[in-house]
Amino acid sequence: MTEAEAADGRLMSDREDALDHTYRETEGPKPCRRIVWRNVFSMTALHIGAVYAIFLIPSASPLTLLWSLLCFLISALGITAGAHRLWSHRSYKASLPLRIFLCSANSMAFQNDIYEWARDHRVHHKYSETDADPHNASRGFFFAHIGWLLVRKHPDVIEKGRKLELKDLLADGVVMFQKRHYKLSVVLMCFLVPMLVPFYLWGESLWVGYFIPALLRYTLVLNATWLVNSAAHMWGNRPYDVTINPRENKFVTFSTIGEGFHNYHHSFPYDYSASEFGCGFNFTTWFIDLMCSLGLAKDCKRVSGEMVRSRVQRTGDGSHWSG
Ligand code: ST9
Ligand code: ZN
Ligand code: ZN
Repeated sequence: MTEAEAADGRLMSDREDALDHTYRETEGPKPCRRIVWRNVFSMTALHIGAVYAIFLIPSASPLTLLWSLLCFLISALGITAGAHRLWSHRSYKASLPLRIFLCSANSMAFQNDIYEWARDHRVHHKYSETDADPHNASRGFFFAHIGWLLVRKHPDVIEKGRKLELKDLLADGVVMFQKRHYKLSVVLMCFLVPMLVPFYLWGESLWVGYFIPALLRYTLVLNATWLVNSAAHMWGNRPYDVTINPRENKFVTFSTIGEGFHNYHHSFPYDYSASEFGCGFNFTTWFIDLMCSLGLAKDCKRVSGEMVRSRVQRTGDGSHWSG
């Protein structure tokens, strides 16, 4: 083992997002799939509403479309820079004002509260592609993408999740405040703010304001996020570790403002850039760097070039840019 690999091992040993190689799935028949019809109906209605919203686009004012893009970016950051890189992986530290912004942006994304999101995401990293992974991609594209939200969880997800260390989340007042007032924060941030800003500021109709910056934008952010669980666990190269499923997927990188370097991310989950590279194709990293330069974030964790090289040589699939 090289020194770099030993250092990587030390960094990963006490982390809740490190892959647990000791877990074994229970042998024998799998538990029955229990469909949650309420979720099937609400997700179907949401997607029908989003398709209808696409046809409304020509009647929206250019300002409303720009606003929708801004809402997309803000809610995406609430997931990428917030729930993911900050709260799930603790890959950098954020000041109170930044945490309040990220938490509000996270409610705009309406993907479960930060506590639940980060807990499930740590279980995903630790038990990736097994029964204990909430969106186990070995159950196919549909299950990993949306199907996992339409059925009861596998008992192992809950059992393993209950053993995770979540003290940092419980100790974060912003996370706990959001958990207590989650429904209200979603109504306000995901629906009312996106709909009312165009209505009051430039006279857009409430109908268009509801369907485009609120509903369509929400559905797009959801699907972009889910692509990380589905597409980026199935299609793309594995330059860092060919023994795991997650892959580098350019389309997902683009649609998720920098979260498609998924083979790298599962290999080094504590890297604040979630990529070997800096800001290139990574708006989230650019945003965190900006926050650091404004004094609102600090202590960004990064993997050394030496550590990356030694991992590439040991477990990569040979497609790494360094040849
Ligand atoms: C959504 C989340 O979309 C998306 C997350 C995606 C993650 C992607 C990660 C990719 C990387 C980052 C890239 C970001 C890119 C962003 C790009 C942006 C452009 N451990 O849940 P229940 C307990 S949400 C421990 O009801 P069921 C739980 O606490 C969309 N405990 O399970 C409870 O305990 P108690 C909107 C756990 O009944 C009990 O178990 N939201 C764990 O199986 C029952 O919990 C929805 O659609 C755990 N891991 O139901 C709602 N899990 O009784 C979806 C559970 O003591 N959720 N527990 O209170 C549901 O309706 C349900 O959770 C269910 C499962 C039906 C799915
Ligand atoms: Zn993953
Ligand atoms: Zn992650």
